[in-house]
Amino acid sequence: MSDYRDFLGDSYNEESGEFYHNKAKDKAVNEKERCNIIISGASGVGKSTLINAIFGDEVVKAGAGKPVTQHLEKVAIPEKGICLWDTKGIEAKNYQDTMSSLENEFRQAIDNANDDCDIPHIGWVCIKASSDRVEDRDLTLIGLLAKRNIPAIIVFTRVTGKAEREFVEEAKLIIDKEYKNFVRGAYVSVNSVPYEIDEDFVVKVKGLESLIEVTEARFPEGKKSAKNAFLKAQRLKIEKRLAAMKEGARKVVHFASAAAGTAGASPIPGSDAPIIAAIQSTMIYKINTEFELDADNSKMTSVLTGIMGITALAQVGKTVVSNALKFIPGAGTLIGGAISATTAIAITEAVGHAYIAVLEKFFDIETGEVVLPENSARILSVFKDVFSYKV
Ligand SMILES: Nc1nc2c(ncn2[C@@H]2O[C@H](COP(=O)(O)OP(=O)(O)OP(=O)(O)O)[C@@H](O)[C@H]2O)c(=O)[nH]1
Ligand SMILES: [Mg+2]
Repeated sequence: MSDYRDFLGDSYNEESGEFYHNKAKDKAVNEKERCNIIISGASGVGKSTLINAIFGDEVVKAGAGKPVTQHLEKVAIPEKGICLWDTKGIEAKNYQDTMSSLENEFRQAIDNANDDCDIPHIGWVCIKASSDRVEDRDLTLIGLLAKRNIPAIIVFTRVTGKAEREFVEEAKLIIDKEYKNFVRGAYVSVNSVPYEIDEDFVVKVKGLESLIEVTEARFPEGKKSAKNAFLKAQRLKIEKRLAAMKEGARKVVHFASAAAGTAGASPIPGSDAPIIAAIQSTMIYKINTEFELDADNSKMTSVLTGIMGITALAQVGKTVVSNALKFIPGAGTLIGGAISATTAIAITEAVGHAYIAVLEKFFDIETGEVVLPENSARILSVFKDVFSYKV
């Protein structure tokens, strides 16, 4: 079991009892589960448009792309738990030169990866469906992923009408000739932005939800946390997003409670109360991060103070219980400590689950965002309603 010190990192100073909000927040963001997606395809096929449509407009803006190499750009957005790789400068002409340098760059990026987080978990290969034919470069791009066994989804972009659908059927046959066992039917047609034919006729956005479903199904068994990160980050299937956020938040509560247990086992009466408060505060920052919520410090400070106030009775109760036990001859610190640990776990769990319920209450099912009220008293009154812990 990991120690509470690992859970707190440098966001808490045990000597002075100080808690550093910014450090807790940064730690939460840095430790958020990641999903890495490589979005490859020729210039102008609609990669950026697709990314924005799935993850929200702010994504491409937020990640002022960091060119990794000439043909690969990496956009890390830790707050959203995603890192997107985008291929650059793949044109029809000179494609062979481009592809061989892309292949080299890709191999190097993967070989230099420090950990699993640096390797794409999944790939979207974008092909513009209004093209004349499937180009060799598109097959090469699929091959690049196949070679590394990175599950791929073939995304036909700009599918607006019958002509494109015909192209898609033909393209599938061509791709299946070489990659049937690799692609395994993971073909999706999208129209990522409304396409206006004239004033009276606009082709709507299509296929994006199906891309999310097919992508979800493509994650390998062992990559559950990447899959969850993907579901949290996408902005179209809001119920899936919320479910994944809650699952992530529950995991946070689980670790925080275990950490509180190790602090609660302290044999010195009362010494663990500030540590447990720090653990619970860190937990709350981590839950915010799971919900992609970046509330400002002053609001969070008053929310945290309020929560600690509401739960004070339970915390005090804990100390009283364990102290009382410590005075029972023969019960010894071991039993006192054990009770105290159990109680610390239970209170931390109660605080965590109540806070998840608060964020869910302020979760807007239309936009997929948590919007906290200006007035923190309203947040606290919801917390009070859902918090249940019997001393
Ligand atoms: N109708 C329609 N237009 C699209 C679609 N995807 C992209 N476009 C348009 O195609 C143009 C190019 O799209 P981008 O998303 O910039 O393409 P890209 O692949 O990121 O291009 P580079 O970054 O230059 O490689 C933009 O004007 C988009 O509005 C789509 O699915 N449907
Ligand atoms: Mg682009």
